[in-house]
Amino acid sequence: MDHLRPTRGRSGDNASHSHDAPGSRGRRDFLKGGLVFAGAAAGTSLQAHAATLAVPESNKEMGREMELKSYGMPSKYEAHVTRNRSDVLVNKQKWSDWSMTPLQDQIGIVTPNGLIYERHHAGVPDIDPAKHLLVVHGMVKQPMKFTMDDILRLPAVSKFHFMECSGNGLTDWKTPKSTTVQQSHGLLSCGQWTGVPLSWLLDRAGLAEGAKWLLFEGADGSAHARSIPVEKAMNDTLLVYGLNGEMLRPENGYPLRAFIPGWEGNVSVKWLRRIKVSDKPWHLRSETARYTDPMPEGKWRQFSMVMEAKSVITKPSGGMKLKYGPGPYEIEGFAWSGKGTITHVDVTTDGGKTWQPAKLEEPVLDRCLTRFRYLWNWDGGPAKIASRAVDSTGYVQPTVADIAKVRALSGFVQHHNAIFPWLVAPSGEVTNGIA
Ligand SMILES: Nc1nc2c(c(=O)[nH]1)N[C@H]1C(S)=C(S)[C@@H](COP(=O)(O)O)O[C@H]1N2
Ligand SMILES: [Mo]
Repeated sequence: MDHLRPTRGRSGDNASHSHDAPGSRGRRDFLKGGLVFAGAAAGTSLQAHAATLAVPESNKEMGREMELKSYGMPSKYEAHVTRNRSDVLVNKQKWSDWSMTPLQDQIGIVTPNGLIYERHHAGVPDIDPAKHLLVVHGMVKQPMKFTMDDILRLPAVSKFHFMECSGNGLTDWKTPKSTTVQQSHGLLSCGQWTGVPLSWLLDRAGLAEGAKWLLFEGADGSAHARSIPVEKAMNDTLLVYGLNGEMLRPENGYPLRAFIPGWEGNVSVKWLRRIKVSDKPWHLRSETARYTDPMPEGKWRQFSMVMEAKSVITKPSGGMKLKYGPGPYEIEGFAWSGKGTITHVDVTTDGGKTWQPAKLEEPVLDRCLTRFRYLWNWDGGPAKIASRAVDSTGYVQPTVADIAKVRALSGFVQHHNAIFPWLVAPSGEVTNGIA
């Protein structure tokens, strides 16, 4: 795993400078320093490899022909980049399971559509958009039905947001179970969602006096249903059909899903067929009853749907190796908050004794993955690295101990947004640093 970024901007001072944020001399110095400290990592002198100037075979022949029509796929050399079902908690039934985004391989803040994590309770239905109907009924002045054509005819909006399952991280509260960041944090994806603000449809149907909650129901085998308060529905809830420039993939809700920015993924009901307006919330059935938080007095907190600020280092992370020995490495990761923007990320390389500010990479968007970078000169000794995010409400990402003071941490506990450490061994190997 090459921990220095590819050669982009590294060929000359001017080139590398133009890729720097204003005032950031750090990266340039780092790359120069890299040549001194870790020659192999930052390129090798040409004399030693004169053979590399030989003309490669690919220069001598025609390449693969273009097809008349095609849908492009990643290079065969990237075939290891897949979303994977859990190797910690494996559900025996393949139709109620989850697959995780390979965050360690994600470049930039947008998750490609084929790598958006999946969570479904009864498999992926096959829905013909020409036959699909969305019904809005209950406490409305005029019950309405919408075909996909009706929905696609409305003006649209596009927003970049993350989506995270509240079960993300539930295997790794107290003991290290996950070996990679994909396993520990991969129920998380980010993209540009396109659709219609739900308020436009509700305005057309007209909310009746006393309307307080909205139930969403999916057209899948689980008839997955959740409800959200009317204020959230009117404020920023979207009915989306597009993701990252194309129609939703079947596994993510094709042709239509609810998308509730900043809230746990579970409320973003896929394959949406019905919205029922009511004066009371819908109470979860057993299969989804876990979307609650155990509290210290043996009580359970329901409707804790906002995903609080969180961050994680994705590089280096579990399963990787700092293979160039002591010297400079770039630490990078993601930070996000369901309450607003990320304003600050600190990184520790000494197990939390000291923290240094990381650089936030533009764009930094509301309730969206934000990439942070930090240049670290590894001394070759054992190290415990972690990140800590702060959001625009001033909320600081807690430790597991902080969370344990206000919640009970037993069984499959949801909403794990604590600081997550990785251990770096003198061999350079990186492992889960929980406990
Ligand atoms: N109809 C339906 N909607 C659903 C689910 C489901 O099983 N059925 N799973 C929910 C859960 S738990 C999550 S985390 C998100 C996952 O969305 P994704 O599969 O597009 O990542 O969808 C939610 N919406
Ligand atoms: Mo979920």
